[in-house]
Amino acid sequence: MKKILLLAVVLCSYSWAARAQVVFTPLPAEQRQVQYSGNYRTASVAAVGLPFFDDFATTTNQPDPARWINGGVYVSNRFADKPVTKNVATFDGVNTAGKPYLPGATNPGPSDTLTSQPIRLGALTPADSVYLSFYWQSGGVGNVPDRTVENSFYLALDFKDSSGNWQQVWRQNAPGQTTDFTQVFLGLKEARYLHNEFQFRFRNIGQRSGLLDIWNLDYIELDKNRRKGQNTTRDIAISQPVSPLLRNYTAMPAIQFLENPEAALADSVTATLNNLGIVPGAISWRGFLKRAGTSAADTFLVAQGLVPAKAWQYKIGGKPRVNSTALPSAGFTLVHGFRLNTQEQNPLQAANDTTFRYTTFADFFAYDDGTAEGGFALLASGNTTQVAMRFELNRPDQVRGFKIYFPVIPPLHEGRQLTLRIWEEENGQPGRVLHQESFEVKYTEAENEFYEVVLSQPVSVSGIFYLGWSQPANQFINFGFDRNSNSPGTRFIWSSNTGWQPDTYLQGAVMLRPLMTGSALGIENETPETAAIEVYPNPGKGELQLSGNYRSIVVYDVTGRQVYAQQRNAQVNTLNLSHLPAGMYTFRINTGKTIITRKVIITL
Ligand SMILES: [Ca+2]
Ligand SMILES: [Ca+2]
Ligand SMILES: [Ca+2]
Repeated sequence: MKKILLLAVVLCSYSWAARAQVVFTPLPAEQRQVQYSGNYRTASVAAVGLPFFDDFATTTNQPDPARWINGGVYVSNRFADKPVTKNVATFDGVNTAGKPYLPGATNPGPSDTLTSQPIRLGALTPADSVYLSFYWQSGGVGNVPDRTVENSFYLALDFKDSSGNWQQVWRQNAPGQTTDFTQVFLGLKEARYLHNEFQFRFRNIGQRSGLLDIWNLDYIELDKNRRKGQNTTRDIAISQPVSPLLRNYTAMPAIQFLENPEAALADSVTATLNNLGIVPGAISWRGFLKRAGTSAADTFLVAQGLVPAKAWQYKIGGKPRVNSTALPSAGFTLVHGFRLNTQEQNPLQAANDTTFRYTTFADFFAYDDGTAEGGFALLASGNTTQVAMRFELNRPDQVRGFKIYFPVIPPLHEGRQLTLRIWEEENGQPGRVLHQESFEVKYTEAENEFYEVVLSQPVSVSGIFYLGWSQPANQFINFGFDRNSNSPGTRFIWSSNTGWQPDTYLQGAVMLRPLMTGSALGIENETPETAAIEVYPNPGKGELQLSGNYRSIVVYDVTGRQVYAQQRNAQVNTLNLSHLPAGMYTFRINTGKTIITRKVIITL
């Protein structure tokens, strides 16, 4: 956070840098669902025995209260980079409910804690070789804990001795950068830790004013007869969750998808495995896809392999398909993922063997996953800045509005007027403005809750279009930003100094989603530069002439369904569409320079 404020100060004092500046700001708070709120046990339950194991794969939001007393950590896949197994426990500067411990504070202080339930170790002696192991990561995809001369930002581990006192046994000072997960082994070699009320707890010291100074913790094991550095467990697990189903989007309109599913689906969906053991594992895995709410799943991949001992980020993947799944044009949700068959007996270690993801097909496009990890702001010199997101249609459509999310990050801009813009494509970037209108910044009640703006009139679009906004250049206006998704080359930024350029500064997705009508009926004929090509006779019986040169023609019926397409055949400027039913048709004519549309009535 400090660095970002500093950056803003630097930008101001230099009367704005020559380049546009894209800035990511961590969230000051986050709404977090508190599970078990009615009977959540903050006190101890009956002591548990060895082995003690948790890799956080069995729960989300909160760690399992059978093993943990939670003091503010958050269990998810959102803040880890290449987790040991899916889901990690994240330590930051907000409490269990997602509120900052000390709003506005910049000095480091005690933040989250994660404390084990009491563990019965009373029957053991130092000769039993009891070891605790775990993996830690600094930063991940979240805010990196600062490295300071005083080492005042750190993650620590305490053991509770037989007198009931906490003893610090390990501490990792902030390295000041994002790290990979690193494993630590600690022996319980002193008799004072081998008692029946033994507990251990992790705690972080960092800024207490938001989603700041993040540490991730994963794969915690406590057992006897262990040796330092030796992972005798046999566990193969999902690390990086299954990748998106779609090539470009996290969601797209059902009608756009169904027009050409093959083009919209990712070439392959992937996940990665880690072999946490020291022996190779012969396993098989299955890739599945189904419509949510139905039972029949299509298996698009069956594979097997010998995962080498200690393999890290072993990639599995396959090409998804939907051709054996019935899909209604009114909308649907698909779930796809991988299931490993590891034959593991321990149910906790089998829980990390599946990964799946939902994809919504309704009436909107999205690049984001619906949760903000921070804010996106564009600052530059000049009067205005613009941001544009690229969308590619499989058939002509109309933008009827958009959904947008503004996270509550000071300074707030409630009611400020911004301008929404829709552009045509020109040379691979935004070109002519098709539509613009002002809209207001609004902060919704619930976090990650979009609000919807309906345009004054639907805007016809075809091929590639861009949707985005323009804003005052010197205003720090934070748009919701999802750090878990990425579609390189689809976001463009504009300032008066640089013109349009791709945003290569930040990985992630702005939470702005165009809403489509699902039909092309609003396409109008005339734009001044395209009057050159006429289709005639119109109305006619379908034997048509074109008055100019073109490269290709695509014809749609009134429902927006494609009924005809052709490349230009030598010098012939005639089309015979007399086989089509009588009605009005939309001709989309690519001249090589531009795409124009014509409406033609075919009579009986
Ligand atoms: Ca995990
Ligand atoms: Ca496993
Ligand atoms: Ca997210």
